[in-house]
Amino acid sequence: MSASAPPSEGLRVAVSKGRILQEALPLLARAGIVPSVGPDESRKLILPTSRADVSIVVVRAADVPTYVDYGAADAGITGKDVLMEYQGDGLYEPLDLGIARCRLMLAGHAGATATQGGRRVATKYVHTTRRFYAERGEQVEVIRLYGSMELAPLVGLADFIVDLVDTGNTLRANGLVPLEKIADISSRLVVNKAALKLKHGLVRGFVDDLRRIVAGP
Ligand code: PRT
Ligand code: MG
Repeated sequence: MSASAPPSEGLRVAVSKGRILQEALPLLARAGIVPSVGPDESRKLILPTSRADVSIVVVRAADVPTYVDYGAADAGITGKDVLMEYQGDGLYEPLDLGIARCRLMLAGHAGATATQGGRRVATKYVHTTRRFYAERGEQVEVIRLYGSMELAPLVGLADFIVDLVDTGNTLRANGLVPLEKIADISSRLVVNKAALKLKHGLVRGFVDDLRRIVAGP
């Protein structure tokens, strides 16, 4: 079997690279799962771990649900923002890991109000933004961007943005203010529905270990 084949035995966990990986590694370590090579030191895409039956793949945040939905990974760790935006249905979300917390916010120029008319909203969270406005019965034009949403209102591309906010420093530095909270965000453990049946003991054990660690003293 090649290194890229679906996991037939053992547990493969897809973890969002960047800040989520940094906060997830200590949780995984407490579950006895430590990558044998540091994710930053290695060009390997599939990292073996201290547990012979567990490997980790480090992928872009928005790709984690896809790997897990298609069974290329049995479990995954990614942000609720990413999961809210994902359209597939092959995922269980059994656990809030409580890491990489922030808020998904509607933001704009100080003085703008969230209900102001004639609106264009720039975001990478297109589906979530459409749902947010649909639930309020409001019409907006949603413009998809892939990064630096804060720029859009400054150059007249959009009136508002929907983006993640932590300290608020990025908004402030660009003369923008948070207007309305759309959702509290943290990272979640997701599990492939088929893997939960076919590898029940292994997947259940992993979920239970992390549940105990997250709840623990
Ligand atoms: O790099 P790539 O395109 O693959 O993805 P990415 O840049 O989205 O990855 P990364 O490492 O930034 O991680 C993104 C995930 O981390 C998100 O999906 C969230 O679940 C989580 N997270 C938690 C955050 C933040 N907090 C956060 N503050 N992701 C991004 N930010 C950004 C935000 O977009 C804004 O630009 O930080 C800025 C705001 O921070 P403050 O402190 O200035 O408010
Ligand atoms: Mg990034």
